Amino acid sequence: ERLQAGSKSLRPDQGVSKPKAAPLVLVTMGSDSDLPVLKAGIDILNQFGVPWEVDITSAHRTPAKMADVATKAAARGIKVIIAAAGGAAHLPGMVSAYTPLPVIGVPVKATHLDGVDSLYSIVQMPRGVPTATVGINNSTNAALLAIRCLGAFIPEFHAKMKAYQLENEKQVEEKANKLRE
Ligand code: RP5
Repeated sequence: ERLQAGSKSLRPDQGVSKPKAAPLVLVTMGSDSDLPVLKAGIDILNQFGVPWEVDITSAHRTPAKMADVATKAAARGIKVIIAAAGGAAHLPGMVSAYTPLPVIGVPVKATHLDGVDSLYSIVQMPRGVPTATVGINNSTNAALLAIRCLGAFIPEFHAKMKAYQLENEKQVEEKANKLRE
C-alpha cells in the first residue's frame, strides 16, 4: 500500500505505515526529500496512537494544491498541521495563511546554509499569521507539540503526554543515579 502522496518515493518500506482511523494530524512537506526528516515525528505520532496522513504540497511547485489542501483541512477533521520545508521554506507560513488550524513548521536542513535559511524562512512570520517553529530537523518536537494541541481537548492525549513527561523525568533521574554510583 502506498502512502497518500503524489510521489513515487513515498513507500511503506521507508518505515512509515499509515494509520486507518480518520486523520487528526496532517503531515505535509515541500518535497519527498524531506520525508527522512519527518520519520522521527511520524514515529512519535504512531507511538501516541494519533491518526495522521502524509502529503506533499510544495508552496512553489504545487501552489494550487497547497492552497486547496490547507483550505480544506479543517473541514476534513484535521486538527493540527505539521509542515516541513527546506531552503526558501515558504510552505508552513503559506499553509498557515490558508487555514485557521494550528500549523507547526519544521525547518529542514536541505541546502549549503544548513537549515538556518529554512529556520529564518519559517520563524519570521508577519503579525496575524502565527506559525509555530521547531528546531532544525526536529520533527520529534513538531509531533509532540501537535499532540499537546490535541491534548487540550482530547483527554486521552493529555494523559499520554503527562505519562511521556514522567517517563522522560524517570529516565534522566536513572542516568543521574548511574553517574553517582
Ligand atoms: C523545498 O526544497 C523542500 O521542502 C526541500 O526541503 C527542498 C529541496 O527539495 P528537492 O529539490 O529535494 O525536491 O521545497
